Amino acid sequence: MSLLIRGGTVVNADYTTRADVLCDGGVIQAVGPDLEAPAGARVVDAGGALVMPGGIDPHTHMELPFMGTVASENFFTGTAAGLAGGNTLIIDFVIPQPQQSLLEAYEQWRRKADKACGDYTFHVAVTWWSDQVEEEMGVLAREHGVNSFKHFMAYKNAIMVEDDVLMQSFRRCLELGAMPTVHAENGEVVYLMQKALLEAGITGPEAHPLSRPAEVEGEAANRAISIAGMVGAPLYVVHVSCKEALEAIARARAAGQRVYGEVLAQHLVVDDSVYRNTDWAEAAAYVMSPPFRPKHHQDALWAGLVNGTAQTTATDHCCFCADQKAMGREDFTRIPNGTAGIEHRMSVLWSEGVRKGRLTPQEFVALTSTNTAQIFNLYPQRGRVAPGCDAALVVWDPNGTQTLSAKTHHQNVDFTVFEGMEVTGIPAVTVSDGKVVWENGQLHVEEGVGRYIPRPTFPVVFDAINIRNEVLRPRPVSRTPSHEVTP
Ligand code: URQ
Ligand code: ZN
Ligand code: ZN
Repeated sequence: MSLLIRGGTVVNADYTTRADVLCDGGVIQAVGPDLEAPAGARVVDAGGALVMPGGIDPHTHMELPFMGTVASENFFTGTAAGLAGGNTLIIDFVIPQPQQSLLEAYEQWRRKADKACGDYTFHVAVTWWSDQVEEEMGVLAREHGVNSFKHFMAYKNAIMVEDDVLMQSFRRCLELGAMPTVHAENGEVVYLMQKALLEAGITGPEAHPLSRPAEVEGEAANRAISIAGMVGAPLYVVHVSCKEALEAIARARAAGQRVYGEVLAQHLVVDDSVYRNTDWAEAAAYVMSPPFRPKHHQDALWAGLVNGTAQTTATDHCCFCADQKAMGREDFTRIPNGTAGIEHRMSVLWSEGVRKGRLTPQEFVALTSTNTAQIFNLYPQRGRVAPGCDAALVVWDPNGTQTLSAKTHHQNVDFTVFEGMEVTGIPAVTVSDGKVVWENGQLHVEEGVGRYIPRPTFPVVFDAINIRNEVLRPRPVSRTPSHEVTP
């Protein structure tokens, strides 16, 4: 059945126009004024609302086994909550255990995601190194539509990798035309600072930010950027939370290095005062890494989104309920790290960004959808409202209001860092695969209809980089003494 979205204003990252949008077969067929509704078409009256590319959340962890438990959000409830928040695609993470085959882990995550009701794709984490890992990265890139590989520089004795793995894996990513990404915190320093805090008897959640100050993130971001620069590979830094990491990215970009930054909606509006709540459970609920920072970092993050140092927003949606967080009751290093955000990211960004004059509507589209689609090679299939693009859209009510709360959200977790936040700007209708899946505050979803979206590697960008590296490659010095004339 075709779908006609009538009377809206289409907002793409690069232009805005009053237009109807006709979808059929999961594809946008036409965008223009006064479109005819085909016989039998479903007509949605946008009534002056904005019609935008569906949000893409490039950083989620549904059903993640982590720190002795499993994230409470599964691929069905998580993609449903995402659709309720205006998102039509998530990029989740396959995280192999060290020594586990990447292909085996990929198959495990594909099976978990079979229950999804919204579309999904995967980054794959490199949590160890061997010839087998190198080989399997190629199989994933060439045969399974994986074009990005994640590296954790934190979480020592778990999934952290050292600089030698970063170098070898970044080089392999360049060879494959895949984007390397990093969680940038110095895991060795965090480990020692955690130990020192525990030995000093500081065991509560207030110790969490003390064990991983902004310098720990800034140093790791700079190190990962330097290694990528030496290899000649681009780099995507996830959940940039502080001024120091932003400055490392800005320096690299100013020097012409291809480095991209991702900012979480949570880090834009929550600061480190939450860890000083005397209620243990309240403070523990905010334990995530990188931690919430002193307020001045928020200004730097907003500036980074506007000045192009950071290109995407995400949520790192990784949910643990109070009983799971309580695993760290006696020892803060055992509090499972992670918070929710997928359902609220876009409203928070509109309300705090566009409504407060920090972002234009077009920048909002770029930061919630288009830039991610371009960086991970999904554009213009995703991230654009135009004929031929996927019918993955959100009808955005710029004046709608909502109070964000765990009491009313669709996320399968008993807490949100945005509790009580009053936002202006909400998704009125979400369209996935050309069908209305969210409307009038109601989900119309079905387990298993979500699709795996393969992402081809990017030859164009990487060809340019390879040519540059070839041109700049130091030539072996000639051994012929200058006074001898070669025959
Ligand atoms: O570090 C991550 O991205 C995962 C394990 C989620 N947890 C978190 O605290 N960010
Ligand atoms: Zn992380
Ligand atoms: Zn994460």
